[in-house]
Amino acid sequence: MEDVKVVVFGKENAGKSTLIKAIEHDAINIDKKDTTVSMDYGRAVVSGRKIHFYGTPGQERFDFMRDILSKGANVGLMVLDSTMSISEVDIHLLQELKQKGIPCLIFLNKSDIADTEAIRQKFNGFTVITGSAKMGNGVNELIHSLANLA
Ligand SMILES: Nc1nc2c(ncn2[C@@H]2O[C@H](COP(=O)(O)OP(=O)(O)OP(=O)(O)O)[C@@H](O)[C@H]2O)c(=O)[nH]1
Ligand SMILES: [Mg+2]
Repeated sequence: MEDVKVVVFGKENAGKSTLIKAIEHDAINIDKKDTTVSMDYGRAVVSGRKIHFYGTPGQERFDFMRDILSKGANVGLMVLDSTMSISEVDIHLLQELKQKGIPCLIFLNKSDIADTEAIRQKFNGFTVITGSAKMGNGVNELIHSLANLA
């Protein structure tokens, strides 16, 4: 069975690195003062199929890194901070994935401290999973959905 490449998008502080750590405890993160400057990498195996997660930096100045990490991706995973309202940056990132022809799934993160229902309704038509990277909620469901999408 083929490996799956997942590219993880989302703006600064959304919880991308925390999520990849929740998926694989030994995940690699390259950061500086708590913000990712080049990438995260983690791996999971679902039904014998390897899923590789590449986390991108959220800061806009790293646009080029997202392009590099998106090459050959089978699925895009958009991580949203549910404590914040949806911004133009989020919409822009979703459009970027669409333009690249990458099917996309949304993880509504920080459900431990936010009400996710209102945001969920804004993404009608998308596969949306609610959870908390920090608490580990929704992570298993997410991995299985990704494997099914690819
Ligand atoms: N309460 C809560 N906090 C979270 C959750 N997930 C992440 N955080 C916190 O949010 C902050 C940012 O998390 P990161 O994982 O570094 O965010 P990121 O998306 O990788 O950020 P950049 O690398 O700068 O783009 C950290 O303080 C995390 O502990 C969650 O599910 N619940
Ligand atoms: Mg990060």
